This record gives sequence, structure tokens and C-alpha cells, in this order.
Amino acid sequence: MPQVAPHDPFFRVASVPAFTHPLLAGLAAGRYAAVRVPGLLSPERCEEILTALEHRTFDSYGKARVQPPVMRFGVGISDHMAQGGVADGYWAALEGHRRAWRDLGLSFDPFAACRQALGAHWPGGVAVGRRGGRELGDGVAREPNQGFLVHFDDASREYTEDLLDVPLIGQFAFNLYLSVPPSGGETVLWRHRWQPEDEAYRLPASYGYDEAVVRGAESLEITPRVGEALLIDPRFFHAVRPSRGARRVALGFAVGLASSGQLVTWA
Ligand SMILES: O=C(O)CCC(=O)C(=O)O
Ligand SMILES: [Fe+2]
Repeated sequence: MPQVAPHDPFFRVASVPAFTHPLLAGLAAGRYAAVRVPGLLSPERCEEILTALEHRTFDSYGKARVQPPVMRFGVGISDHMAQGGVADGYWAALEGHRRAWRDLGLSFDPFAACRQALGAHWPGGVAVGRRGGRELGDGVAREPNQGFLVHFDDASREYTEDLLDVPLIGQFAFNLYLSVPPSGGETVLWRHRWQPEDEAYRLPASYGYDEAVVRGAESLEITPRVGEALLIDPRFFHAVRPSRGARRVALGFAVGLASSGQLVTWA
């Protein structure tokens, strides 16, 4: 008899018209690995942002840590981590970030629109997270044309103390795709969470791991569409495959489920 790989019925993707209360609760509880909402932003709104970004200079994430390079427009907190906390430079950089996004002259606030859709049905609502009373970054536009290595995101492990003023009881990663390539650019998730033995696979000084870290684990692959929002549980190891033929640009931010019941975002 041929061997059929066992499948976890909860390691699945929901594709739905809206971020409903049960689906967000299900994602936090581990009954889903990801939730996709096609058409969260209209093609016109995506195009408006892309056109505004077209002639802007993107920065790259810290070159030592992020190889192959990932470009971004806006400030991300991962470049400002210091001794398990947040470096002062983050707050200074955020002022430039707010100016840069304001100077795009968009007819709407794209991160506010994403937050609104994310929290529309969530009883506790959604807000940009705070640290020491100060509001964190609202999001970045990211361009991982050469992909993201296999990695996971977990603020509870990355920071010594609570990152935000409210403790988190769950975490998600939010992406809204503005431009996708005709081939490549898939987001891959593995049903594997970090365990101490995995450190043997960490690439030196990098955010990423050798792909052997997820060998044998069940996986699922998502091909993003323009205007679609994807919410994943980022504690599952995940990666983005290299793009071919066009830019892969997404709005992104981290989402925490606070112990207060509110959803809080940061970047
Ligand atoms: O671009 C994506 O689809 C996922 C990027 C990622 O690693 C994240 O959002 O944590
Ligand atoms: Fe990630």
C-alpha cells in the first residue's frame, strides 16, 4: 500500500469574505494556520499606492541579518532591536516614516484601512500598539523579490520583556498584496514551531534557518493575489519563494491579540 502522509485537519487555510470573529478566534486557537480575504483592498486602491511608491526609494532591511535583501518603504522594528528591547533610534526613525507615508499624498490611509477590515467584527476592536505610552509603527511596504528565508516571528521570544504595554496571548502576521509576480512569490507555511534543536539550523547572523529545519513537516503554499489580505500564525515556520517577472510588494504589520481582548498592531 502506498504511504499517505498524515494530515492535520486543523493545518488549513480559510478563504473568506471578511475577518470574522470565529475565524480570528480559530486562528488564535490553532484551528486554522491562515486566513485569506480576497479583495480586501480594491484594485484601484492597490494601484494608487503602487503608483505613489513607484519613484520612491526603498531601504533594505539590515543587510547582515536579511540576505537575500528585502526592500521596504517605512520603518520596521526588527531593524531597531537592542539587547532584547527597542533602541531609541526606532522612535526617531518613526518620525521620518510618518512623514514619508504622508508625503505620498494618498487619498486614504492604507494601514488604517487594513486595520479597519481586520477589526470590523472583533469585539475588542483594533489599534496600533503602544510601548511606554508611545504609538509604534503602523506598517511597512515590503518587497521580498528574492524571497524570505524559512523563519518564524514571535515577539515573546524576540524581546526580553513584553514588547507592548499590554501582554500578548496570541500573534498573527498581516500582509496585503499590492503587486504579485506571474510566477514565484508563494508564501509557504510549515506545521512546525520553533524548538530548541532548531537552533542547529540557524544561518549565522541571519533571521533565517536552513530549510532542512522543516524537513518532513506538513506544509501549505499560498499564491497571493492583488488586493488580498493574508493573516497567518507566524509562529509556524514560513518562507516566501523568489519572484519571477514582476515585483512582489505587500503592506505588512504584526498583530497581537492582547490579554485585554484588543487586537494591537505594530511594525
Ligand atoms: O510576504 C508574505 O507573504 C509573508 C512575509 C512574512 O514573513 C511575514 O509576514 O511574517
Ligand atoms: Fe515572517
